[in-house]
Amino acid sequence: MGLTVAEKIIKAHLVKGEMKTGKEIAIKIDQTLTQDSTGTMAYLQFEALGVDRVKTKKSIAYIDHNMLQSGPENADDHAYIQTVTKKHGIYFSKPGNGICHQVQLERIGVPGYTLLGSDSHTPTGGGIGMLAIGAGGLDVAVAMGGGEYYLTMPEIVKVNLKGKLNKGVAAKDVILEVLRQLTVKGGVNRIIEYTGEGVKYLTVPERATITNMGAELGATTSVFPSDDTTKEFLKAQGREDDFTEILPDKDAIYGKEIEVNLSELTPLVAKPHMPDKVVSVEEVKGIKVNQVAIGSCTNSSYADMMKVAKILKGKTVAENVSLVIAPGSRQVLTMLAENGALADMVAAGARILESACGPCIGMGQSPCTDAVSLRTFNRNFEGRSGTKSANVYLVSPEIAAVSAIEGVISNPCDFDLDLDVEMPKEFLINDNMIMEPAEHSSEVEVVRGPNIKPFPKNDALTDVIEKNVLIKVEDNITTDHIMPSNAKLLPYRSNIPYLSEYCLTPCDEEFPKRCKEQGGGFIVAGENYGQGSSREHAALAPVYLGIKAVMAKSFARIHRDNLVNNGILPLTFDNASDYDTIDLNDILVIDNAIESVKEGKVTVCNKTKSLTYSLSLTVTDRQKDMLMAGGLLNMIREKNNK
Ligand code: MIC
Ligand code: SF4
Repeated sequence: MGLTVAEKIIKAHLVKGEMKTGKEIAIKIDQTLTQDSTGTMAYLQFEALGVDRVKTKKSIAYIDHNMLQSGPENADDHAYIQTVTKKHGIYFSKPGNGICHQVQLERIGVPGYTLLGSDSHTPTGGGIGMLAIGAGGLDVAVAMGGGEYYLTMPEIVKVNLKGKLNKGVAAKDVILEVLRQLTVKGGVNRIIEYTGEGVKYLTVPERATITNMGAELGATTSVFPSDDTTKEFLKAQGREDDFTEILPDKDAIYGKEIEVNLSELTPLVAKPHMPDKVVSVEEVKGIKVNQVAIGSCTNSSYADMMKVAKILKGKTVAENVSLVIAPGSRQVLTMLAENGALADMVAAGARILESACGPCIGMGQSPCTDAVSLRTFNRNFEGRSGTKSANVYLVSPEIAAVSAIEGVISNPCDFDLDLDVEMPKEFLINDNMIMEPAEHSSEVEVVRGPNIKPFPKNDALTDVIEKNVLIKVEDNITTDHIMPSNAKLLPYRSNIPYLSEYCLTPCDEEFPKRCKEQGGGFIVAGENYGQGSSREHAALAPVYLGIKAVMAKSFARIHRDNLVNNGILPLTFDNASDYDTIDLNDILVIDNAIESVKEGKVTVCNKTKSLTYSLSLTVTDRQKDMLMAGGLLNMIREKNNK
């Protein structure tokens, strides 16, 4: 039987289990990446594992998120990451070198390799045919220590690409179309694999835009084949030797198939406040715009920036618009500076930001009250921009640039634009901001700022849990709701006690206080709880606040794993309608918790309402052990003690 691209890579890395959809497998990890907002925690956990040198082929730490330094906290975290990585055999990409996913694609990633990253957009690497997966920091720490990565073998979905994109229609529109078809939970437990004649017309950065935003589908990862286009890209990056061809077999079998006809696609936008609220740009054309932000790991490649520069050249940004542009990497920024495109952007009135995540993670550039903000990013969750009342639309760089000039949402196809950008035959290569690790660990002293606090540890599972419902939330709650991120909070990513004061406050301001007063309790939630970011803080803050279980209609993959890794029970209602009968402050009792966890079936009594619910714990045996021990680190420690 033929294999898909994803199956070929999994097969080559399989250490445990069988490649059967729904079964637990473990794969060997070749590369890892971290970024600074999840990295401090990941390295504290790595240190707790007591491994001296990383055991992967290459591990790298990027600094790209917490770049505003309005106090010593972020710089202290950078110094910690720089020294702890140097000590343990990990490469370090200095602040200013670029956004992790962009640099990984350009300089580090290898087709056919596995990559585990402590960031949900790690699947960007699928653009060069890597099996690149986002995970919590602890999973990445374990992989750095040589441990395999456990996952449920996903179903492989084939996206058959037909035809060729028309002028003014972009890779962003392709992934928005897939989001329109599949929604933000359509990718859960699936790998999205792109095939078909349309693939050959997409450049590597275009493919990477598409795999990047597969994260918004909730997919385990997304992948393109590694073909001649990949080879050309790697050659232009001076890395032809890293190329291997990986194509799907002709008789490969997929679990599901959808089709996108590139020739028929038109420019799309995702309306506020969800990436799957996708409509044609025609539907929102003419809406007045206050801010346009171009960049992020989705759309900040050289070609994206060149198209923007071409649109802006000789024009002026509209009076009512603030246009900010962040090129994705120093490579991109330098090339734009050298060929004059940067001057065209500046002359048009663009505000140039450093090569980093910036406004995408609310690190500055929050728009004005009630603003309409057009962003080439991947997430438009309410409040993520730092302005709760802002309306964020997700768009292609082409829509962003024409709208910045027109001052209203505009369709690039209405203009006679010159958008021809040749992929460079040679990119500008300069890796002098990637630091090599020390040869001997003993040479390096790890620097720890005062803001770095120990991470909370859970206790082993107790047999009877009687607690109150401390919050009840609806469907599609994101990790941005659970643990908000913005310029004020990101500096505290290594300080869980401080962060926990803000846990779930976008849903209910009183939640942290209630948790403290009642000594912990339960969270009740709807579908797709915990979608979005991989931030483990969305599990660590609840641990700190004494949350014992989350009872939901369904969970997003990374967050569910983060809960398990930290000893919180992720329980799903067998009857979704039971959710309706639970209210805030109801007293719930789990008797016989240990036996129930072993069986994967948990009976919960609602003492307040005299009702009984049946919930399932859909985790593997290994994860059950973790839950009983109170988390992965406790489990490893228990094993080591034995
Ligand atoms: C994001 O886009 O939400 C982030 C910030 O990159 C996160 C990581 C984090 O929360 O630190 C992600 O996507 O995993
Ligand atoms: Fe950074 Fe935004 Fe990409 Fe997250 S989505 S890695 S914050 S650019």
